[in-house]
Amino acid sequence: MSSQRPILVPILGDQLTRDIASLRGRAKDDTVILMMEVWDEATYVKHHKQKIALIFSAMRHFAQDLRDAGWTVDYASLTDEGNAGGFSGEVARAVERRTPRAIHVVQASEWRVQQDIEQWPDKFACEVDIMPDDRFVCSLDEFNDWAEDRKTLRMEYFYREMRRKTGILMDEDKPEGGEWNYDSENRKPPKDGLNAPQRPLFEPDDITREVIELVEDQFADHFGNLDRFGWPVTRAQAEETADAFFAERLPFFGDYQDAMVHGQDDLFHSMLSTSINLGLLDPLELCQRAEREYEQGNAPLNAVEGFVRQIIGWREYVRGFYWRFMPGLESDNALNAQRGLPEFYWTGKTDMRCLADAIRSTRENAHAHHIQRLMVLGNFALIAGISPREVQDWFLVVYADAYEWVELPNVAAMVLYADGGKLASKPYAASGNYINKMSNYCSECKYSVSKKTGEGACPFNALYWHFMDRHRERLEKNPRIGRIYSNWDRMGEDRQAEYLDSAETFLDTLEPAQSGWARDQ
Ligand code: FAD
Ligand code: DLZ
Ligand code: SF4
Repeated sequence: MSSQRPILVPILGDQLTRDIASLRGRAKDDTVILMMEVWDEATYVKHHKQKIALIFSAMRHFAQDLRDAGWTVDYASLTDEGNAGGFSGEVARAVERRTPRAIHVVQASEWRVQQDIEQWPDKFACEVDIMPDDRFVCSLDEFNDWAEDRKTLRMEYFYREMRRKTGILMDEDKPEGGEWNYDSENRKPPKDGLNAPQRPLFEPDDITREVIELVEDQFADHFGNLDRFGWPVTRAQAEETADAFFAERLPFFGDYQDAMVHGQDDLFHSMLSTSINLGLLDPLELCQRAEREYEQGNAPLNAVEGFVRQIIGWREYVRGFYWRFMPGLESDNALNAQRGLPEFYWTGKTDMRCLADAIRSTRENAHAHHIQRLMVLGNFALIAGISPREVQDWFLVVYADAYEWVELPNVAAMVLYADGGKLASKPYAASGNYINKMSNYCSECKYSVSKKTGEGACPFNALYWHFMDRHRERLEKNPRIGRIYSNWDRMGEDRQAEYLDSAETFLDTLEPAQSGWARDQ
């Protein structure tokens, strides 16, 4: 360590890369890295046990890597005596211990934490440099410039800009293959026996085992179980997961992107979100690699474009959207949805087979794939009119990849239309028909998907029309959805009443969650 006072570099739990802006170009003998396990972050909602274990294990492995590479790392473990319990308190302790000449920190990914960090220049008697997070293709200023004069924000146009900016899947200034988006080819229903190769699951090593014990001990009352913990916790493991995806699943990623198969939890999805969000993998490199697979003839264009769109399209877009509309986004409720979250979201105890399977996967794996989140769990919450705050909390708790910056726009805006349509051109409401088409759930469900109303009818069917009816005033003007109302009107009053009664009878059976799983009451 040099004789002058060092630079203190706090690295947050989702900034686990040596290429983070605050470390880039720094000298090892002039830098103290600070990593902090803190009670505030572990409990602001009662995260799934696997999520806490994943983050702590990845943090501890990363700290070890940094030390092995010659960096000085101050690491605050959750149960260390004197742990201040929050980022600001831990930085204060480090400032006292190390008397740094400056603090260099990369902007937090979440609004809550960033509010704290912005107090640091007033709190600490040294210079504080808060740097932009340049792990994204689009900076926040760039997003705001793009969004500024638009009446409506649509991912598709933003995505085209990102394609142009990165040059990915571009043929000079034209999109590869002539189209920007091959989504229409990415809606194949699952064929019988559709089976995807198992993703790599990693046997917990000593560090992970220790963390699992800590989580069992300190967070026993949190949702989920740790039995199947196999998440990648190092960059090497994350790369192995990516290798397996590119070799075995990418070619089918597009075709079966929207498919759901009972008990096939990952299908052809990449299972890379936890690693990308933690910083273990670089999102742009993954897209470039997918592009190479296309160029080498290993994967078709619809698959590669679909994958690239999720990352440089949706992922970048929701991040810009989050920062543009926070803090209001978390309390938006344009559809005035007030119903409590049903207890079955936590227990999985429901006869609706689609929901039960998605919740089982959520509890066992801290993961459900996109279409389960959107069209099963999300769709039900939308059409049943569940309060956005309760749905947001649930999604933030239960997924190992959940951070508010990505969870909130997806839940509040994409799924629940709580933003009134800033993000999506229409609510993604669907009846049982959609789920039946895209899955094998319905054939063995206790409910009948072809029955529309009355006893034994699939609840999604009546709830769908209940939703459309109660939001008619707003939705009938929407060109993408308004024409549905001519079908509704053609049914006649008696049939309409049967739908509405059926929906209400079903809604009356829902038990609201009592158990305080999301937050301490
Ligand atoms: P793949 O299907 O293989 O997709 C590849 C990558 O694209 C993902 O790893 C992810 O980085 C990115 N991606 C795909 N869809 C989205 C999207 N809509 N928004 C942002 N990035 C996307 N993703 C999270 O990372 N954290 C969340 O908390 C989260 N909450 C969600 C909540 C709801 C209601 C919905 C509908 C989606 C949510 N998503 C979230 C997006 C998506 O469902 C997950 O990223 C995906 O299921 C992760 O699995 P995967 O890595 O196998 O994804
Ligand atoms: C999610 C999480 C949890 C559970 N615990 C910690 C922690 O103890 N220390 C930490 O640095 N990060 C943690 N995280 C991730 C943070 O919430 C994440 O870094 C913030 O989203 C940054 O905005
Ligand atoms: Fe879900 Fe309805 Fe199909 Fe049952 S019948 S699995 S509730 S969509």
